[in-house]
Amino acid sequence: MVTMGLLLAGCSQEQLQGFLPGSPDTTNNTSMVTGLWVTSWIVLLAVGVITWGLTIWAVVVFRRRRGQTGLPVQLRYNMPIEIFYTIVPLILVLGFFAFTAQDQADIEQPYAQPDQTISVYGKQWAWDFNYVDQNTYTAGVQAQANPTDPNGQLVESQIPTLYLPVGKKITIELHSRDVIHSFWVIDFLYKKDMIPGKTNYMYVTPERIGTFSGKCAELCGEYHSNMLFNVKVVSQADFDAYTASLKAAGNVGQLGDDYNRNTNLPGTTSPLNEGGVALPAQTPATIADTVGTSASGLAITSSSN
Ligand SMILES: [Cu+2]
Repeated sequence: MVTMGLLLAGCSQEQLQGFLPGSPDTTNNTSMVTGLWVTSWIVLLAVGVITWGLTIWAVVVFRRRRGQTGLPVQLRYNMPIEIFYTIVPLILVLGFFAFTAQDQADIEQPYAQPDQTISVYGKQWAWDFNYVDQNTYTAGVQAQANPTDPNGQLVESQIPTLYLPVGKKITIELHSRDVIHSFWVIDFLYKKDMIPGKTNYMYVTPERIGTFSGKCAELCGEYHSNMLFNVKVVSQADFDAYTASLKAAGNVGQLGDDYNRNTNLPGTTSPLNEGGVALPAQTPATIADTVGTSASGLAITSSSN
């Protein structure tokens, strides 16, 4: 215990958090995730040191000495040892599983009364952020390379930015407009897939004001690496001022499912249906026609065209 304390006292913050990005006070979940990560590594390193030690000990002590011939005494069917090396890994695996499941259940616990709801749409290759309670939004474009930079550095200032109020319970709804993306705020130490036709949820309370980098964590096409965003965690007052400025700029409403790609595929509704343009009812014949057209390699067309 004393040795452990001395060892830890000499550690940098980066080492103490097991080289994870950010700091453990970034959200209500980050200290728990860091704890699970660091404790797992301590246990695994202890197992490693014992295993490496025994291996080196066996190699040195039982090496062939000068003048020895033939095989040494062969040992097998040592029941106590065999039970030991079956039980111990089993306990370790069950332990890791139990602690992980416990923390995950905690992180995935929905907020009964969130202070703020955000609805995020991933799209090739950017993000639309809807501030549900304020009925306002921003529409993002993918990060652009600076045309005057010989290395094509991305222009940071134009990356889509999500504002979040500090210390507030936030429910984030995750949607996709086209293919599978993954919403990842690196310092939040958590990410989740955005799946077309399915809504996923994240529940988080940001606890530190600051700007954090986010990116898509699911290879989603040619410009996947440009699918970047920033998260600005700000005070409630700054958050209110920001969302009010969006509304003042005319961003009133929500960018919902109407902007999804593939809305004319069978089984999904076309935005034309809601725009007052009458479409012929989708009969099995027209659906089969649409599917047939796409299967033959031509562009999928709505039956109204
Ligand atoms: Cu993506």
